[in-house]
Formats: sequence, C-alpha cells, structure tokens
Amino acid sequence: MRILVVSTPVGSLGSGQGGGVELTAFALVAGLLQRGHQLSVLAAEGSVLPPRCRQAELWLEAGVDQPSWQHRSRCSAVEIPASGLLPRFWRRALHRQADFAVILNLAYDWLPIWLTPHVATPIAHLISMGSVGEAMDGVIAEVAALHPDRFAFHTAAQAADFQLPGPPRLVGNGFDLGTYRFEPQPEPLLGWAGRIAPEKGLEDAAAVAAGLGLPLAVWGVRQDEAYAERVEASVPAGTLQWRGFLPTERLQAELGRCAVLLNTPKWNEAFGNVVVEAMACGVPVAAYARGGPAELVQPGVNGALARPDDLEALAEAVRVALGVDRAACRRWVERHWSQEAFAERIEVWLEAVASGITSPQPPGPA
Ligand code: HBI
Repeated sequence: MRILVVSTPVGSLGSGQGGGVELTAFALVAGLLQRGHQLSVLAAEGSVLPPRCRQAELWLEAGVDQPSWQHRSRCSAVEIPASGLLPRFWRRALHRQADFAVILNLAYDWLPIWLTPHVATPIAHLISMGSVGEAMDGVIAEVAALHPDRFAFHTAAQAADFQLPGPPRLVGNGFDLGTYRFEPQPEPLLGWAGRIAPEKGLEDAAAVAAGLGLPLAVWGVRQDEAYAERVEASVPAGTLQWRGFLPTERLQAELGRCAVLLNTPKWNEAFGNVVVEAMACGVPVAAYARGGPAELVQPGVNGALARPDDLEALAEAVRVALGVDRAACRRWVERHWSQEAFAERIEVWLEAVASGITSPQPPGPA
C-alpha cells in the first residue's frame, strides 16, 4: 500500500522532544518499508529519518509546535497556534490524500481525530498516550463510536483510559533490536531514562538509589528544569549522574552497563519504551505496577513490579531484579517487540482500515 504517516507536531523527529512517538515512528516506517509498502512521512522541518527509513519520502513543514498536551490542565481547550504545524500538516495531508490508501496519524491531537469521518482517504490513529485531557478523551470517544477500527493502542492499560464501543486493537510497539547490544556484565549502577518531567517520577528512583547506596545514571531531555533541580537537591550529592538525552545508539551502549533500570511512572504510561530498550540490552527492570510497564515486566523473568508510589516496595523490586537472568530479558524482547513483529501488527490493522470492511458508514448530514 501507499501509506502517509503524519508525525507529532511537537518537535522534529530526531530531537527527542517527541518522546516515545519518535521510536515508534521509525520502527513502523522501517518495518513497513521492509514489507514492501511505499511510505511518505510528514514531519516538522529539521526532522531526520534514520538510515533504515531512508527509502521513505520525507515531507517537511515549517510552523509553530503544537502545545504539548501533557503539560496542560485536563480541562484545557484545544489551542492551535497561528502558523501552527498541526493545521499545516493536515492541509498538506488532505491536499494529497488521493495518493494514498491510508493515512496513519501519530499525533496525539484533536484536529486529525475530528477530521476522520469527513475525509475520503481513511485516517487511522495510533494513540500514543493515556488520558491527559477531556478534549482528547471526548473526540476519541465520539469518533471511535462511529469508526472503532480507526484506533489502535499500545497496551490494554492505556486503552482502558478511553470510552470505546468494543475491545481495543492493541499493537504493542516495535524496536530495531539490531541497535541494542546485549551486555552480560553490569556495573554497580542503577539506571533511569525518560523525559525529565513530573509525570515520570524521577524523584522516587533517586530516593531508592540513595537508600540502596548505589549511583543512579539518568538519561533524558531535561524538559522541566526546576523539577530536575528539585530532584537533584532531594538526594546526597553524587547520587545522580546526569547523562543527558542520547541518540539510541549511544543510549543503549550506556544503558547496558546498568545492573537494573528503575521505571517510576506517575501517570498511565502508554507503553514504556525504555523498559523494553533496557531489557534488549539485558538489563532487568524494577517498575511500578502502573500503565504499560505493568504489562511489560514479567516478575522473575525480566524484572520485578512494585506497588505504585511505594518506595520500600520499589527498593525490594530492585533487589529482586538484581537476581534476574540478563539473557532471559533479551530473549523476551526478541520474542515480542521486534520491529518486524510490530510492522506486521500495523500492516494487518492498516489493511483492514484501507479495505473499509469494518467501519460502519457515518450517519447522513444531521
Ligand atoms: N502533545 N499536542 C501534542 N501532540 C502530540 O503528538 C504529543 C503531545 N505530547 C507528547 C507527545 N505527543 C509524545 O511525547 C507522546 O505521545 C509520547
């Protein structure tokens, strides 16, 4: 099929601002190309595709970033900046829609979902977060009631946040496992990776590392500077090793040296890419039993789970994870989350959407 993938209007691909949706985009574009589809990717100016995605046609748009949903209040109205990227993406996508069998939207935004019943070329939405605002919850519920087949989610925990007419389509996620090298010998070092912002709960990982007397390496974009400084001040100097945001190649080389990765989501984490990335390097994960990570961590097999927000339980989970077989972590990721397996799940979904056999016809004009 000829597929148009519309990226997130928050930052350019490759900058790290787009969070997990970047990894997802690269995995599904590369995987669908491998399966013989023709891909075009619509993204913000400055975006760069990795070599494995180079056969995709890259369309760039300049414009003002869409304000990020997870840093707005739950009752925020939909706000589209003047000269916004989002309307420019969709002006271009609608203008060229006839060239494609299906449009795959990766943006967690109101406009593309609202457009769905009114556009000839079917638009499919891979929802990348749990519930973060009423405007999004509302438009997903409204459009899913008519076109349930147009929505896919990463995990059951994430999908459970939304009002859907039937069981959700779950596609998990996908990773280019050739990028991640298995590391059998760790250092006495704990790890944490993610956007450095309150919803990711770094302060809990810092407290547990300090309590265990082990250093904590921290990777990620310092999205909330004041928050990062508060966490730094909350533990003895030297506990945290701030490693910054690294491209995957370098991140995995450092991540692999950790004895355990701590994952401490305060929100309903839709998937938890870093959990799978760590395991791909052989690093067991101690995570809160919350959101996507609770479906990824198989206690005793690839890590341990702790009651959410319970520091004692998290420390105990770290101790258990320290004893987990590192090769078993790598094997588990290869079985479920390869780029190839993910692209096949996406292909099955998009072919059903393109054939249009499953969605009821929208009601006539009111
Ligand atoms: N906010 N408005 C908006 N649009 C997005 O696509 C978006 C976002 N916030 C975060 C985000 N995407 C990604 O970091 C997550 O989907 C992973």
